[in-house]
Amino acid sequence: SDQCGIAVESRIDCGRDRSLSRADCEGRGCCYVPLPQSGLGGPPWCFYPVRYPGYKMGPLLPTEKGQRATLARSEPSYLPRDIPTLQLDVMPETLGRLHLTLKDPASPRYEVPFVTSQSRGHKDIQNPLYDVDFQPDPFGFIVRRKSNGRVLLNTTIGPLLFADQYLQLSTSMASSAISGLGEHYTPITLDLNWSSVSLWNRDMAPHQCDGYSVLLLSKMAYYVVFLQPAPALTWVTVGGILDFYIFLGPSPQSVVQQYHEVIGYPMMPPYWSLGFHLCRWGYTSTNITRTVVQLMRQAKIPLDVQWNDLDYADQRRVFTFDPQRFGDLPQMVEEFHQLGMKYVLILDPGISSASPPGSYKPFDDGLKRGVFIKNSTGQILIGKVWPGPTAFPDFTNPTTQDWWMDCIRVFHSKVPVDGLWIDMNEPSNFVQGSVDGCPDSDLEKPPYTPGVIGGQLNSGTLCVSAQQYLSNHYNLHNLYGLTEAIATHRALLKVKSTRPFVLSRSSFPGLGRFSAHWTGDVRSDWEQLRFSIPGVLLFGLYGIPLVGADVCGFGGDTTEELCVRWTQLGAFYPFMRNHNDRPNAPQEPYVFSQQAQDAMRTAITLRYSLLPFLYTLFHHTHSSSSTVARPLFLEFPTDPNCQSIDRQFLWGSSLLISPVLEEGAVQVTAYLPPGTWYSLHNVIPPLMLYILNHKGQCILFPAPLDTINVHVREGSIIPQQVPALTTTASRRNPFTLIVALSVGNWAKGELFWDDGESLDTFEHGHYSYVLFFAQEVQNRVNFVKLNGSLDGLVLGEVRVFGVQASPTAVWANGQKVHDFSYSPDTKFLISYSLSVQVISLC
Ligand code: MIG
Repeated sequence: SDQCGIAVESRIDCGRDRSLSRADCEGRGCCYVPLPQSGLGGPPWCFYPVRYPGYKMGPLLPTEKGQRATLARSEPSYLPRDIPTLQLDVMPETLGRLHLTLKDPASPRYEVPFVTSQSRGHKDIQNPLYDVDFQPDPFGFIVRRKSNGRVLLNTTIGPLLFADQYLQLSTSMASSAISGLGEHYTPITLDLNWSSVSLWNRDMAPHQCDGYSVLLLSKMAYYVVFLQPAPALTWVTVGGILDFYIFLGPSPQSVVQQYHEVIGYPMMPPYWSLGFHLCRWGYTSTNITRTVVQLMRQAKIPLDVQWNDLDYADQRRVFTFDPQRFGDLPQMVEEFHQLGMKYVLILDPGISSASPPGSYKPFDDGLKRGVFIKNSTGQILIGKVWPGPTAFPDFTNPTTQDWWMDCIRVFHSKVPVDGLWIDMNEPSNFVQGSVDGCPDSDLEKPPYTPGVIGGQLNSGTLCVSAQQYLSNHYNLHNLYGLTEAIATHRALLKVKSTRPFVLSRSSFPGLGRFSAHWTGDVRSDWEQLRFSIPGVLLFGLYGIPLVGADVCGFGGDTTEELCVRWTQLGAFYPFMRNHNDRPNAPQEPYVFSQQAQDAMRTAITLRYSLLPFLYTLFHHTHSSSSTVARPLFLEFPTDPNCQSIDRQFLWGSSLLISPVLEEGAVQVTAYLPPGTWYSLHNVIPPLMLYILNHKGQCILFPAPLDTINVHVREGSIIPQQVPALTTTASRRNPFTLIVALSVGNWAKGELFWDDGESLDTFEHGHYSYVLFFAQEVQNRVNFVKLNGSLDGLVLGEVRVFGVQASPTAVWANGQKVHDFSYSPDTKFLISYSLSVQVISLC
């Protein structure tokens, strides 16, 4: 019939839960139109007709926060335990932010906590960027951008389903270029060809599986998103409520900002955490760990943070250390501190439950204080992780948070760690659910479980019927890592009174306020090297900017070439850690040939020289929610060439990084957006290559093994500092400036500077903020002018790119500078040994 005349790419699957025969399909009142090719993964054969009967919407009535309506269905849907009456709340929160919820007014359902909003919604929003229209029967809504009438969302394309354990809503999308949707092994733009994305945290190694101006934040604890080429998407979740934010931007940057206003701005990391980190599973004693540090220093390769994996722990139990192999751990940490370095070790959440009573305090105490997750019948749930049988702390319980802090305090009083690495916090469990299995219930086996690896919600984790303080594990599962990160952050803050450093494997929106993140157990191969870029960039959008992949790869043996290329790319991950799995060939920089070591040293040293710039980017992210490692589309939203680039990326708006990602390659094709870009080769002093282009273009650059291509954007000033083997030392070195003049002879830049570790320096005003300007005044070029004070810091050198005419003289602070050089070929001026505090350089 007419009702079934829907374009193939727009069909919304009526059999998400299971595949349906014609009779079953028509029994649901759906259309059954088989297609020539088999339907596996492709368009559905059974789909909803136009205006599939659903909820009918009552009148919209004003409330304190917006408007409310009741939705009711006269006939039940095909789902068990349908909820017949719903409450719709429409809350215009800011000019660019609309919030919609759908709940059961008769009985409260689980709602995700922890979401903070920095700019609370106000009551009367005059003239927002959006219009919302409703289709009353069957219920649906349409969100338009008011300025141009463009439909951003339209949920009338499919039905709203709302049953106890199955909720579903579909919408059209305004663009086929869609990015986001959480942690996945994916390019930066998602595949809309009947793909799906499941957000249920699992311990899994990564595997293949007006554009951007609207973003949807779904606060549901767990959901699956189905994508199709219409372009359209469908959310399915197995519990809770439906809760959506729509951010109108209009620019992609402002969409990110509006999103972060809801989930919270990222933390300010300690300066040292931006240095180089070295780890592996298999540093089996303090002496082996010490040797690693010694060899790094002998190789003269910067290293700020030495790590230990599970090896340190006594019988793999957290908060202990092996009395033989790690007996002098406290002393080793002291030695590292003497060298100006930091130390981090791993902390799994599972607490060994099988030690003889009285012999393992974390468990005995935890038992007394009731901190562990219980099974559905009220006994402590026991799973199996590295130490054997373990209990799992319930971090939603305030008592657990206090107990955790006590454990960390006691441990820290012996081993003065500088940060903590929280692993296995999906939570991961080696047995399914618990050592006693799980009950046979609707929670463990919802009528439909879409898209979970292992087929069941309790695969590789806890029974979802387990009980936590705030709710059952079914609702709280995806929040486990976040709640652990919050507790760990809080504990470190109390114990150390400096900025906490926490690295968490599991993530959830809001994690960036408390923790860094790494992308888990990546393989040492070229494909995973490439996918690490979108992986890292997406986390910037999610408000978790301190992120990186294991440099040189975690699983399998690396090769020298791969490890060099990975170190070069890793030098531009916001978080840079080389980490390796137990059975693999070693991959510390010093194990490779002299040539490879030189290349790695060059890359890491380049990173260290750029840390003041990186730190300033983190300051902006923390204070006003921008991004650090930035996809090109965010900076150049109107350049269609940038839409799906994920082999290159930016630091802030002015450094373009174009790494080699192919085995054997000694050249790289890089896209340069319109404007002038100066090449900053990784040799000191940098060779300069001057590219003048007014249209964006792809350019083939040489990229021998010792080189990563980095370009500086015209009009920017990049603060640098002379590198050293640690940030403790480099922070005392003179600053240098790179001034990349625009065609019109101007440039600007900035530096945020504080002690690098005190709490809330920005909030308390304990920082310097320096603005740099370069501009042409009459016939003179005023290369740099400081606005602010470097507070005793010394500027040692200025390099100016794009100086068109040979300068007759260089003056600094009114004094003639004799020590300068100019090359008419490269238009590059360098002025050394300035040693001045405040500078105006002409
Ligand atoms: O089951 O602690 O992702 O980085 O080295 C493996 C050992 C447990 C997984 C982490 C990895 C870490 C490893 N851990």
